Amino acid sequence: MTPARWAIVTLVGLTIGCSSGDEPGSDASVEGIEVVDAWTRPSPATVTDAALYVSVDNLGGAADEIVAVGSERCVTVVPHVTDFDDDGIASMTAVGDALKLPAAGSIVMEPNGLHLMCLGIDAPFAEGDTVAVDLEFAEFGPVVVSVAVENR
Ligand SMILES: [Cu+2]
Repeated sequence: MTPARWAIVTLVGLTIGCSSGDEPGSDASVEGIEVVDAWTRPSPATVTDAALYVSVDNLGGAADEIVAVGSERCVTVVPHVTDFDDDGIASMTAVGDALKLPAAGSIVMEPNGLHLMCLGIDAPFAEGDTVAVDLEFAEFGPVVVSVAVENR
């Protein structure tokens, strides 16, 4: 939705990455959300759901949260966490709509952990594709993430 904003966010991320951190307060004036990784696996033809992994850093000094997620490729998208019982059996649980993003913190998504569950995909994800996923941050606003389909 706002590609121009993405360019700005990327530059902000680079600035922070190069800073030595010895300028007190300099980071507090910089605000932004940086997507550090966004990927999903190719989906078998018979599967209609897919786990998306979108990890973000909060470059700002104020907490934020993801309050809505969606994609045109999915009927619905639900934040899930994978847990294992005492026998090592995996199960997935919905974690509600709000994903907290602490000030200067991160949301990390990965296999066997937090992920976005794309339910009812319109067609199998093929390696090399990208899947556009909409994230709505309470403070930062809407962000469109290009999720890469990779055979990791
Ligand atoms: Cu799931």
